[in-house]
Amino acid sequence: MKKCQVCSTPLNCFMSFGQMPLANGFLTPDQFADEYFFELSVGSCLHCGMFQLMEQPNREMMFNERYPFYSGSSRGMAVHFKKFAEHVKKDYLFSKDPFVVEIGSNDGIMLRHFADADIRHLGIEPSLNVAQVAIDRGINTISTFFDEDCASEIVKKYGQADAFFAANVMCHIPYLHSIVKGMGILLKPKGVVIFEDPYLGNVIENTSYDQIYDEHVFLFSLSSIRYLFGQHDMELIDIEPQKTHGGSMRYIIARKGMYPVSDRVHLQLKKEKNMALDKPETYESFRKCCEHSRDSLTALLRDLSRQGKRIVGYAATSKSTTIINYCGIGTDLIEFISDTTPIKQGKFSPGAHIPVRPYEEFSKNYPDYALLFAYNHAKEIMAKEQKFVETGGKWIVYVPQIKVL
Ligand code: DWN
Ligand code: SAH
Ligand code: ZN
Repeated sequence: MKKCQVCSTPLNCFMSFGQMPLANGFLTPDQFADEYFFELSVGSCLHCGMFQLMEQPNREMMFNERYPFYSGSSRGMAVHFKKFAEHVKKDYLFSKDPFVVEIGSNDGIMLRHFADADIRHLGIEPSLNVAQVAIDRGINTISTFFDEDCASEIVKKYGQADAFFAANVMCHIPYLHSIVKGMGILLKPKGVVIFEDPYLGNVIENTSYDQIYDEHVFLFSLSSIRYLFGQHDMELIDIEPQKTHGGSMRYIIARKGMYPVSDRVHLQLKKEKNMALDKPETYESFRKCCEHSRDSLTALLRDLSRQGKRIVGYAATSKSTTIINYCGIGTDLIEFISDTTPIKQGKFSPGAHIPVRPYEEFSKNYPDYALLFAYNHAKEIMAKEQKFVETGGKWIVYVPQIKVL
């Protein structure tokens, strides 16, 4: 049995989603025969409250010069990061000539607000194609994987940082202790780490099992984060729950004793006790909810398909790879997936090989039903797709429940 990456307790492996391809492994027909698969099975650590994959493909297979997720693909997220940057500038940057570092800075969706304000900044982004977008926009970025050695190099060149950000990145990195040691090296004595990731409590509550895929090696709880940073003389001082990505948590961390710990932290820890995130029964019931969600979704799609309805997938998200392959959805049920990202268009979805087509094909010839793979952007998408609904089109969503809207 594999051990927890945070506290080394043997993991409670409670479910497998079966053989899975890379969530962002969009491919061409000549690559079908050699497609990579691994077993997507998950376990929980009943000691520190960490939820994790039993096995993760190596990092270069996922994050390289062909990484197809560009953060700027959602307007809603651009607004989110603008507000996030304003909040940091107002509440966390006190020194005269501040310096901020972000890992997983992608196309610069967050750091652009620091670059535009002439604040010293550095992005660390291993996926070269997305990093290049930021570099071309004048955002100071290096294309490498962050770890403790990288932190020492940064300090030599730029000095220590006032703030360190990571949005939807920490949960991608299995070697967390090296990352946290790196933060310790990088941060000024009063510096802060601010990071956010999908929250385990929301995933369990909403059965949003599509947050589980190769890149997401962890789903964090407060208790696991406290445990992790506590081992490195740092502490969780505050949290700010977020609506992004179906329910996320923003964590604010500092060196131990530097700032008071907010009541919000204690309250949320109590809530986690009530959610029983440390009990095996919680994960047993989550497994059953996932199976029920899968069976209801496939029954609905099969029924519509038998009635001769046209169904199209909306947004070729990473998350959809888990849904599509775990539910066994193929071209018999979904005609194609519409997506706005040029490098996904013309390719096929990982595993099930459903064609990914430009957005224009959706709007030119509306289907009867659109299966919303980007339910996390539902507000943004439904607002711009009123015509689809006016012409009789219906949405299918599956989080938190299967619904036709
Ligand atoms: O953690 C991660 C998060 C931050 O982003 C990464 N591991 C990968 C990625 O996850 P995702 O692919 O599930 O992200 P999104 O933002 O839910 O989906 C983005 C995809 O949706 C892009 O391919 C663009 C597409 N999209 C679209 O076709 N029409 C998105 C919107 C808003 C639209 O209107
Ligand atoms: N922060 C952005 C991007 C999230 S996707 C957003 O919230 O939209 C995750 C990003 O983390 C990818 O761009 C990936 O290349 C990057 N990443 C993965 N491992 C990393 C590591 N060890 N150090 C820095 N970035 C990493
Ligand atoms: Zn643990």
